[in-house]
Amino acid sequence: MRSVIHFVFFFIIVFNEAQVNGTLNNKRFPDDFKFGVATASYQVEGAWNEDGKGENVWDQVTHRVPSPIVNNDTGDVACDSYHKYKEDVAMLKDLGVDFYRFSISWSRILPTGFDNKINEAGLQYYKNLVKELRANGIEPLVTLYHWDLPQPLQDIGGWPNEIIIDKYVDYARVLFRELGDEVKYWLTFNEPKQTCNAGYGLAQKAPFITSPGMADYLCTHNVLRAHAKTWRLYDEQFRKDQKGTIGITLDIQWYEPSSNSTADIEAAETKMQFALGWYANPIVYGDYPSIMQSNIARRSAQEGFKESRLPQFTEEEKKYMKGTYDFLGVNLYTASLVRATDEPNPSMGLDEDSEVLAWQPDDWETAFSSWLKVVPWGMRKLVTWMKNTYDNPKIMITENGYSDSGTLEDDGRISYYERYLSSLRDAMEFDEVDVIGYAAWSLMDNFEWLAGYSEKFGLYHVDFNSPNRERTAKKSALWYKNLLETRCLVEECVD
Ligand code: GBH
Repeated sequence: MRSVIHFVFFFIIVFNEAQVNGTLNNKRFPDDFKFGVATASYQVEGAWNEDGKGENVWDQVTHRVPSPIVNNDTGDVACDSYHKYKEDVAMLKDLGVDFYRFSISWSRILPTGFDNKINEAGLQYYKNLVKELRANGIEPLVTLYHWDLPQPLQDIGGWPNEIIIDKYVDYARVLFRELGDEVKYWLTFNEPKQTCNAGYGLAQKAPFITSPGMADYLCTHNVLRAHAKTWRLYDEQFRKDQKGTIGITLDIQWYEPSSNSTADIEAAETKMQFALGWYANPIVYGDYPSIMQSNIARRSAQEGFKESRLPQFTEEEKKYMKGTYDFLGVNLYTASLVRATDEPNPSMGLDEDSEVLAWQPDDWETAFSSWLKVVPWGMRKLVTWMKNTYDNPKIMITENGYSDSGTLEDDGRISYYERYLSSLRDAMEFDEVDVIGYAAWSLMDNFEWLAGYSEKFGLYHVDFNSPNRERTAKKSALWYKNLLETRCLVEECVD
């Protein structure tokens, strides 16, 4: 018995040692594991007003004077992928990716947002892109919505107005009908927490509305119902013929308890529920996390509201919502520490309503973006938490990436990818998490929202000073290409 215990301890020590020493996981990625790269329409396409495209909320905010964007940058031309998609596909082919994750610009397909008028030229662009991908053996993974809402829909209230649910479903129906023969992987939304909390709560993303703990909750309620209705539309009307798969992508950072105290461990769990659970819990289990329901109901009553600021689903809606996913997509970049507090902030807002404190220590390794602390071990913890919390779903890492100020010798990016992928591989090997794929953000440098072109995430450099927007492979592109060939993070892998 004693020797068995010693034996077990020996292994625990050896495995932990591997983590501490920064040794990379040496197990080959399984053959059916899919590697890809990701982009988003507004960040790469340009051609903002060409061939009948309508205005969207990002066109609108980037054209404001004064502009909220660093250097007054816009996505008017961006990487010019609208004209250069064949070059993009050639890069993808050279990298050797299994799939390409890109998003569709709603206002390129439906210029006013409504489906009374379809812009054939816009549709043709995506048909061409998908055809080019297929011709090169690359699977398209299409995000229906990556933040670029048609401006006319914002003008009638945007996501907090429930009218939008059916408008979104109308848009989705056009895409399934027109592209569904060739597209087999769909994501309804990219990071709805950013759309709602940053867009309608904290005025950090278009349409820059400040209504924390109110409009962001209404927005989310409608996004969730639009998501469910779209999943059901696909499931009931398209899946049989098209045989595809449809999920959603949520953004999260890993929230680590700042101490071993029960209070801090609970605080970190609460934070996960307020961030990921806000969306995942309704989709997996049919309703908002109970900690959100109880905190927000109590605080709303104290504030004098007759009803909770967190909207409620009807019993019918709960049943309808529950289980509306084939896989869960997740974008992970960073992590924070969390602690409990005895003095919750009384202001309205998502973070305040959680009644816990989160922060990123100054001495953590940082990428060029100040929010992007490099915390590779958060990857394994996150996907393992998702496995345990959501009944072992299929998980896809739909974004993960590293920013710098721009260099072709991007060793920092390579080191980041190595360590995060190693942590992911650990989760697959030791915790048996069902991870089906991974997309690096991003294929190429692009319009980084408020940061404009000042923060670079690409495997390929793009020359934004040249009208041709020349693309050049960085060192990380060659590294990723090698990874995709060997499916192995070290010199020699074991199968
Ligand atoms: C992703 O969001 C997006 O899907 C993608 O479009 C984007 O290009 C990529 O990240 C890189 O940023 O400045 O302190 O207010 C990742 C989640 C949430 C990370 C908002 C940055 C801003 C923090 N993002 N966050 S702060």
